[in-house]
Amino acid sequence: MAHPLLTTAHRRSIIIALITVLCVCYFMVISPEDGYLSSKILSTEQSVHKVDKTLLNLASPAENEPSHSFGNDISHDPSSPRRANATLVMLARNSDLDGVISSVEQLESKFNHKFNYPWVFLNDEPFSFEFKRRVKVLTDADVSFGLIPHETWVQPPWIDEERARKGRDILIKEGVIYGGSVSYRNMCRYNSGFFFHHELLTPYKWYWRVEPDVRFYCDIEYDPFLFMEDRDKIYGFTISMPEWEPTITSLWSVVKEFISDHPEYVSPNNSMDFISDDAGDTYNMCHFWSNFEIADMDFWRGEAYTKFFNYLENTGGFYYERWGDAPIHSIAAALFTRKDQIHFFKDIGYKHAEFAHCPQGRQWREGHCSCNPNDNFDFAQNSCLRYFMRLDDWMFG
Ligand SMILES: Nc1nc2c(ncn2[C@@H]2O[C@H](COP(=O)(O)OP(=O)(O)OP(=O)(O)O)[C@@H](O)[C@H]2O)c(=O)[nH]1
Ligand SMILES: *[C@@H]1O[C@H](CO)[C@@H](O)[C@H](O)[C@H]1NC(C)=O
Ligand SMILES: *[C@@H]1O[C@H](CO)[C@@H](O)[C@H](O)[C@H]1NC(C)=O
Ligand SMILES: [Mg+2]
Repeated sequence: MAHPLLTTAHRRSIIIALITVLCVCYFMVISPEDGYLSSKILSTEQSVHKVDKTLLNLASPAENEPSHSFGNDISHDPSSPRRANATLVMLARNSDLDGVISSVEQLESKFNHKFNYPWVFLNDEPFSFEFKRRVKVLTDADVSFGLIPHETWVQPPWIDEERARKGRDILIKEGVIYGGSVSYRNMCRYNSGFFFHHELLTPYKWYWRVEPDVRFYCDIEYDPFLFMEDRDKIYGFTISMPEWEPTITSLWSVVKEFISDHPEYVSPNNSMDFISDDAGDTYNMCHFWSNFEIADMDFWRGEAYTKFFNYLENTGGFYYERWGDAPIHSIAAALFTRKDQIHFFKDIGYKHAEFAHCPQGRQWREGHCSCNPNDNFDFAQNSCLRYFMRLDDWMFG
């Protein structure tokens, strides 16, 4: 029986308040993403992974989704767990060998020894026998070593070298890192417009970009590729920061020209507020740090990005200035995808150079992370994460 002092209106507002509190708790404390991760960790599929590849036959067929074959032994097993059409990829020089080994060793032990995604290594020069021997031994997964076609790597002949040299001199004078380097520019342009067309990568949709000498701090017990696929994501990152302005002086004006020529490519639910503080008038220099990327190559191969890249390429800005692949990828992802298609991998502990993302709280504990939770760039002065978080519903993506 209802309390005599409670009117119907009172009761209704108490119920609404209760529902609100429950909803807030649900999203703040056990956000959908965390829920997804825990259920993945607990599933039979994952525990089979943990036990031993040779025990895969024991997996109950009912637990398994349809599998595809990606040139990897375990995926031929009809009872093996569902896999993504994905590869790990690293661009490296022969001289990077020690750093390559260090990165591969970590990602294998924290993640890939359970999943066996293939590795693709790319180089503008042939990999040495020694490089291949030392890298292949680190994993049971397929490993391939590719040579980058010359014309997709070097400064194109139509670039005005006199103007390019002046551009380099300006950046050298300003003390900008790699300001005078042509090979760094080749690398940035290759990562912006070509890697996903390399014949070793065209068989795949998803990639995880890895660099020499990075750190992976935490156990990754679920499949980030399937996570992306199942949630209709396109681009995943861990660290974001501003670009050096002198390296991209004319980039934003070119981007704005492209947008006004091709408004049809701009998503109505874009992430303009991540890259601009004035609704697109100026670029705030924020970008996802592209040395870590888990993303969909079909997005780079698609019509919007292809036209975008060609538009940028034709200005020569990769060589007259020093356009990085990070701002290029980030601007495209921010404008041509929905904001809920960009994912912050807050559970993946990662460090490149002096910047780290270290998971916090429950994710730090459950990932057995070896990073110091205080060594975390997320909310440092120069981090752009708060610009990503101000996109309305970032946490519900
Ligand atoms: N094969 C080859 N790989 C290169 C070359 N230059 C850079 N790379 C690779 O490209 C990636 C980035 O180059 P780095 O020299 O590490 O640049 P960085 O200092 O990490 O630059 P940021 O990530 O922008 O801070 C790494 O995977 C390098 O191994 C090159 O001339 N040849
Ligand atoms: C993997 O993805 C690529 C690129 O989308 C596609 O061409 C290929 O057919 C896919 N492979 C499988 C087995 O689905
Ligand atoms: C944009 O987002 C809103 C709400 O998040 C949704 O209702 C709408 O369908 C989205 N539009 C597109 C084109 O994705
Ligand atoms: Mg590097």
